[in-house]
Amino acid sequence: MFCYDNRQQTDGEEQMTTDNRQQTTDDGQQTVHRSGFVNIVGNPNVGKSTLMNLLMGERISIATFKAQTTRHRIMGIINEPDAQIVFSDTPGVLKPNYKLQEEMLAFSESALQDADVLLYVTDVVEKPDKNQDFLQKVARMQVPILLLINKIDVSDQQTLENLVASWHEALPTAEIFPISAKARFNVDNVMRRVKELLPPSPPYFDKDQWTDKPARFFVTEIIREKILLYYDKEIPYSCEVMVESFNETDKSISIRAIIFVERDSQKGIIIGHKGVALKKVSTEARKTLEKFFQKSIFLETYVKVDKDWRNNQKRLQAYGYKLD
Ligand SMILES: Nc1nc2c(ncn2[C@@H]2O[C@H](COP(=O)(O)OP(=O)(O)O)[C@@H](O)[C@H]2O)c(=O)[nH]1
Ligand SMILES: [Mg+2]
Repeated sequence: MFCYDNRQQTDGEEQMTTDNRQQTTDDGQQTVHRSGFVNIVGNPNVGKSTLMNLLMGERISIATFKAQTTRHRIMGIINEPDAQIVFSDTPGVLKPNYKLQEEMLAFSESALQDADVLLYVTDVVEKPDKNQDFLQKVARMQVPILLLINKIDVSDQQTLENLVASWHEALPTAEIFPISAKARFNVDNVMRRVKELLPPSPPYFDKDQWTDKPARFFVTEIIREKILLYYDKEIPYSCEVMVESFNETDKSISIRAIIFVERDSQKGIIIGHKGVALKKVSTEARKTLEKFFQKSIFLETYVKVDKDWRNNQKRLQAYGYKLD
């Protein structure tokens, strides 16, 4: 079970030094410490976040049946005595229609810049000729690429063989792994290969840190997940969530969160008749938050209009989208 509390990050007391590069095992042999950035990229809805959660062994990134569920780059860190793997889940690559999507694409492209190993995720439906621009960038990369053909649970042998052949042509340097993130098939082999490919390096983060994101980030993500699940069409894409207050005690957390929408009409839809819709979102979010934090949660949610926020640079910055 996921427990955020056990994994609180320290504020740098135990600073890592390059001494960590070499460790000595019980029998006196020196082992090399490996660490690196393993970045998960690909088109929307192929299963990147589902895979990230599986690799982490925890539910760190929200994953739904809707495209564009992931808006940020989210790091999940796995620490072992002689290794630190920093996975990044990214938004799906898409042609931006508004500023928010430009920022989402920037997160995905940044994942090409700093990768030590790239996990390019596709699925059994998608053809290699989709999204050529991004694929060309991937093809030019100098780092090892693992091409993961996901969702093989809903495919057959012949289709898969054809896909493997055409992907082999599209990305000749990539190692191909047919997987099913949902059925947990072949993901162990991916993990094993990732570890082999990590370069020798001291850790990038404290060894008790498991994500780059603060607790509040997960609150907004979990509320956003419920909105994605319970509202139709454009509504979820017009919402952003902000945590106004977060007060934690030993046993409980009191949270006030604001759901921003783009227009008055959307506010009515989010709240619903007699507030029923918003109540459902809050109740479901509270249950998931209780599992996530392993504490009682008191959650209050409000809805406000933030006109056209998806196209407003300043507002996007306030919501944490602007890189650098
Ligand atoms: N059948 C099947 N569905 C999957 C698999 N992996 C993910 N999915 C589903 O695909 C949808 C998109 O998953 P998500 O992880 O959000 O994709 P992302 O947009 O690439 O992050 C969700 O409904 C998942 O449950 C898989 O291995 N098999
Ligand atoms: Mg995702």
